[in-house]
Amino acid sequence: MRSPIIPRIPYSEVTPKHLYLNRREIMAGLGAAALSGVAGTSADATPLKAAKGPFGTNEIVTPKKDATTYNNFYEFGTDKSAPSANSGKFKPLPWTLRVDGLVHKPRDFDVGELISKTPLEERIYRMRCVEAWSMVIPWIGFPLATLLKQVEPLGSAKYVAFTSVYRPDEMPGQRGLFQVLEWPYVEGLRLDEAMHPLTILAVGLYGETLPNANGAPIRLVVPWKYGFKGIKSITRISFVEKQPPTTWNLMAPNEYGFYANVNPEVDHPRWSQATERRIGEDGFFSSGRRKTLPFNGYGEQVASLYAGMDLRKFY
Ligand SMILES: Nc1nc2c(c(=O)[nH]1)N[C@H]1C(S)=C(S)[C@@H](COP(=O)(O)O)O[C@H]1N2
Ligand SMILES: [Mo]
Repeated sequence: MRSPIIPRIPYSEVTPKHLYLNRREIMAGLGAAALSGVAGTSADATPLKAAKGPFGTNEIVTPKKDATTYNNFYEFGTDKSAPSANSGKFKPLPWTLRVDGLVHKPRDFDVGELISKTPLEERIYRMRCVEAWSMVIPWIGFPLATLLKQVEPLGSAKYVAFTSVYRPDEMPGQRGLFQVLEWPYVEGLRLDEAMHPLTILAVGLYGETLPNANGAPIRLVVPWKYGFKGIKSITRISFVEKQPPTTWNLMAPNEYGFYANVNPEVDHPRWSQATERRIGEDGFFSSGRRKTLPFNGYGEQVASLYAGMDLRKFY
């Protein structure tokens, strides 16, 4: 249990960002290996340069140790500690990301190259899991729209379908007799959701490349939706005409919808969604519980996408 007495300061206030990154670079120069050994940090974590992005929050950033060791990534096992414990063999680079479907210019992107050539932003977002826990994570990435525009979508494209990696040799949760989910993990967004400026592809967090447990080398982050929409370790993004299948919806259609917008007024069939447990603030003296906000607090930016839809019917 974490001590409730140690005061927590926002990650962004620990050290000004440019100093933090400079220091990282200097240390990387001295030998990146010396930095490893921090729990949850993959051995080859590389510092990333990122400009401060929009849509920030003043909320206290979740300790890195929690964000990188309390994970959902069922390909590595169903326990929260399984992804960080079991992902050591996973090789996130080199990595090809195919972007295709209803587009003028289908293309294979080299993700290592994307990471080094795309201007990166730090986006500090709340993340709300459908299981009613939440974190505040300093992602590093770029708007999904930046990538999607490069392939020139056709007018007939209405949705975007995402596919995760399938590598049973490296992912113990993908082999064996008892499989909770069907593989590969798939997700989807409506085209306007995919093009929204809040929607990013993350390639890092806390100033470094993504640990395997968090979806290396590239994963989706859609902060107004439940966490399961944030598909990890993406190999393919396809433009399609019809609403694509999504993994948790296939698994339990009455419990997990396609839209999955965070909504405190619509309970999960088995638990309330009115409140959430903020990881890192929960402990001996406090439950860490706080009220869940509509659209996870991003309603000002995204509510208009759903004008005319009865959101009580769209879990
Ligand atoms: N491929 C894949 N992506 C996934 C999952 C998964 O099991 N497999 N879990 C989802 C769920 S339920 C959540 S809450 C987030 C967790 O992201 P984090 O571990 O980086 O916090 O990843 C999502 N993306
Ligand atoms: Mo989740």
